[in-house]
Amino acid sequence: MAVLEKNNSQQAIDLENNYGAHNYHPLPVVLNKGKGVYVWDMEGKQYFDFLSAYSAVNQGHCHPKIIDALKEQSEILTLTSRAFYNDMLGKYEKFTTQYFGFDKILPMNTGAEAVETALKICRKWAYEKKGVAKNKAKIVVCENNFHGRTTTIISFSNDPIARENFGPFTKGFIKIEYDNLQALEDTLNSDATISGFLVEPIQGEAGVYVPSEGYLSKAKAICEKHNVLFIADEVQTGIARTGKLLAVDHENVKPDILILGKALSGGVYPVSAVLANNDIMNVITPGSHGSTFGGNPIASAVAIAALEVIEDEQLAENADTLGKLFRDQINSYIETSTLVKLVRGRGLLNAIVINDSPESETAWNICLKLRDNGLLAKPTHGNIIRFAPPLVINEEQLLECVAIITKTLKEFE
Ligand code: IF1
Repeated sequence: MAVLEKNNSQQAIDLENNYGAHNYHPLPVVLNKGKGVYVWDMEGKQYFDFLSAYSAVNQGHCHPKIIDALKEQSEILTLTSRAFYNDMLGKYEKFTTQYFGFDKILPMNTGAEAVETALKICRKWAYEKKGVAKNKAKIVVCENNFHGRTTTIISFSNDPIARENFGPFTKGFIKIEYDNLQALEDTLNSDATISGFLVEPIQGEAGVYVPSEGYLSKAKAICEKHNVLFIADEVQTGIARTGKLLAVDHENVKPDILILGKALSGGVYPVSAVLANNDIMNVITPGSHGSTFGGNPIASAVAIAALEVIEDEQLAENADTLGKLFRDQINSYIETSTLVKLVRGRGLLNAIVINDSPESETAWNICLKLRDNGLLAKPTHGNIIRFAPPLVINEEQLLECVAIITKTLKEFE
């Protein structure tokens, strides 16, 4: 095997282009180190990470406590499959069900797998508990949702690129407008086969759309009235990202089914989960669902450590305080800007809307300039740039980043 000469960024990009499927269009930067709020490229340049792997590294890159848990468990027992018991899974299940306040957890690996799991549980509950006729259960979802990329999940997406040439699609989903309670009420009123309402408490990929005050709690009440399960996808908004442990906590909403992923492991290992109480989760019986790696000993050890960090370092409180500071600072800039229309978000999940068409390259070019100025972010759709640093960021670092962002934006005014 030829020894690779010392790599540089362009060589790394070329390797990906030559040998990897082209399913992404990354910002041209090649990272080879991460620590806390910082990442470094192959040439040694340091950046603030303002994407956090789409809210997977809420605890900061390579958090020592989580890495230690990974290292320790990886030298003891990595994977047993669920054909046998192991000494870590029960501990993890007890810890997380008490941490989030549910009777049971079904451990999976990726967010999409957890969403699929939640859909299966909802359907099984519909037939075995609600009494819906076999294969007739429907689930309501929202326009402009993002829940992952499996064939069933893109079946209810309205992103043409995510759907193109992947049909035929899974049936049994009804799309309604996000943040529209009347649409939810009317839809549930119209069809007794509806058994679930799958919703992002904040629509992340759509552009960090924070729903109206009271939307989540009123939607939950409408679901209860119609015996429909309220399914919260907190893969991106959960684990302290929005200034509370869960985004639904802003309205004291208890979902019937809770979906977690990403920062459940602090970005160290693929860990996702579905939580529910016994009257719902107990429709799952041996053989009806599973996963080779779901709930493996490493995932269990890493996720316990990741959740302990959230609590020990009060990262939800930090996200709430610094998120408000971030929006205040950006709003001050917006007062004299013709380029940025608004900033929106909750906690440290925020986005700015650029005063240009979604088809324009402006947001992309701003992100290239932010990169040159030492901060990494990426547009969500067209003219919207998401800003989501690790929740371990401190006030001084946040203000330094605000300075970088406003300095960069002024170059485009
Ligand atoms: C990519 C988007 C964000 C999610 C919610 C489930 C999943 C995700 C609310 C699936 C995943 C990731 C996927 C990642 C980029 C990122 C993303 F741009 F794709 F839409 F965050 F907004 N529910 N979101 O946000 O979780 O299977 O990926 O573990 O596909 O590039 P996953």
